[in-house]
Amino acid sequence: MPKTNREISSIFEQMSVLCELNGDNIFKIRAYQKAANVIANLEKNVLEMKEEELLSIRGIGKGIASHIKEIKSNGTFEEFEELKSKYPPGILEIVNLRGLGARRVKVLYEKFHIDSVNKLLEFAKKGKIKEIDGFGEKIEKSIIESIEKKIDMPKRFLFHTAKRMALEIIDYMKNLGYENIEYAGSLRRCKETVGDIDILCVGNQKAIKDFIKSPFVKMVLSEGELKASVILNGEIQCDFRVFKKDEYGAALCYFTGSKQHNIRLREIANKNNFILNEYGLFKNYGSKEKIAGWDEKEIYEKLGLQYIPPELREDSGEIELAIKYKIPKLVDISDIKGDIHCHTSYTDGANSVEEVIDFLAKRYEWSFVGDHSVPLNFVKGLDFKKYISSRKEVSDISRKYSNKQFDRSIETEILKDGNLAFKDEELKEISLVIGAVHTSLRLNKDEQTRRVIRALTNPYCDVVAHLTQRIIMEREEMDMDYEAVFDAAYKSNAVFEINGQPDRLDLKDVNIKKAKSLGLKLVLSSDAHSLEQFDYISYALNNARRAGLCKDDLLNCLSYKDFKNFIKENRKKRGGL
Ligand code: DGT
Ligand code: CA
Ligand code: CA
Repeated sequence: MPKTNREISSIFEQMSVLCELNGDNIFKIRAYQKAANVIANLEKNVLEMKEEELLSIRGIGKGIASHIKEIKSNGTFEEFEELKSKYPPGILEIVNLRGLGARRVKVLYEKFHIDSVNKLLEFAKKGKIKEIDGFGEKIEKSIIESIEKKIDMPKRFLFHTAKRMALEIIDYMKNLGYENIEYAGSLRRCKETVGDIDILCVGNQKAIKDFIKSPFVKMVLSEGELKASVILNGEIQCDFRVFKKDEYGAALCYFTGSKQHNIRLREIANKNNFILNEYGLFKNYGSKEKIAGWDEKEIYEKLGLQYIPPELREDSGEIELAIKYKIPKLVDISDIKGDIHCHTSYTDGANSVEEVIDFLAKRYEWSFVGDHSVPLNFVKGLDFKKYISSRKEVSDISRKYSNKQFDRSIETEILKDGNLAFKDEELKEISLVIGAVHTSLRLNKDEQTRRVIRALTNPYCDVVAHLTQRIIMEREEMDMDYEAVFDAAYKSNAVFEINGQPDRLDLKDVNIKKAKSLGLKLVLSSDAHSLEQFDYISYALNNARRAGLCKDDLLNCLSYKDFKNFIKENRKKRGGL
């Protein structure tokens, strides 16, 4: 039975593909696509919503609402099953391959009887794909690559997915009375993806039993006195370990890792004639007296190191800094004064401008309320006139909040030739221009590099959003000469966004470090499409912290006045009017 929004979204996604194969009209296909997108981005489970609530969501009409009702009682809906029965099951797997799309799948199926991934791979390897009209050599290569990569790809989970599950488990156990319980591993280090969830708890075998009885556990892989390994309902593995109170800090340190970081800590311990393991820090002579164990901070202290935040524990220079007490004060969520990039019901967001402002007013000193620009085929973006009139709406509503500032940003399309979607005279009137690529992601390397450099050196391109266009575990970064892109960015003092959408997190940590090393400023954004998603800014913050950013590196930490001033001065510096 599909239960989560993601699973339900995937049914609608598949439905839209089947409609396309079936030759249905474009509006029907788009309606399913839109529903799939909207549902995937909602926090509240659609199966728990009443019909009125469903209908109040943009992108969910009567038809979709009644399908959801059917899914709730039958696990599927009739129209979907009917259409599915017309095609072989392997065909949907083909559609999921990167960059192929339903239209090409239709050709492959109808003309060449290709109805499974294996048949497709065989066909592609024989070199037959490139001979088909509208396919070509590039697509043939990409089909082979994406099938083979998928086969090899170890299953990992997005940080966002794993964190939500871990918090549910911790909450449940806290309700049973377990006070000291935390997640460790790659999740605590805030990595973009995690292989499994590691949970540590002060307790004994009773805690293991309580955990195994919890409603989240699907299958027990192993169970001992001190550890259980299970598969959770979301298919993710979870290792649950119990410790005594005076071991907890040492365990937290050990199981947070990374492995390389642990090895370095142990070396330092050994040099000082100590023993460090998951139970504590001990003197390595005579009594083996324990000198630290309960408090993780104390372990670092006794090793003569500055405390190292989990996000930096990768043995990538943090130990050397900690020895000298030179770990910088990383930017913290409380330093963030405003968000710059989101979407409202003007384009593909779920909430009105007023709802967005009322929400942000509770959280920030200032914010830019955003939307897409023209021209896009998946959403009707704003033209210049609509931008100006909607900015007036933002400023009218923001009068409710005398001590806060709200302004209007626009995610401005970077066209295929690198020009922005507006003329210079228009751009200079726009409060905040966030340049972004959404289409023509597969230009050849030179063209793509030229296009992006042209956009980011435009004096009015105040921020470059999701530069690389990667989707974690789904889509590679755009093929560009990144050296050249960063070089141009340096020369023109470009500002890069760190986008917090859980599957984007774009820029990633290495690129952020690169930007910082060039002295460039960056800016975090949630890119929220609904109110719940404003929290996604914390995921962007994770990337920033892993890259060692401080308050001064991020424009979000400026006051509104200083932010506006920075943008104005930067436009001037970059040759704008
Ligand atoms: P993941 O789960 O692949 O995303 O990555 P981690 O880092 O969570 O790795 P995991 O779950 O295998 O182990 C959790 C932590 O336990 C790891 O970060 C460091 C520690 N650890 C595990 N195995 C070893 C080991 O053989 N040696 C050392 N020093 N530490 C280990
Ligand atoms: Ca792990
Ligand atoms: Ca583990």
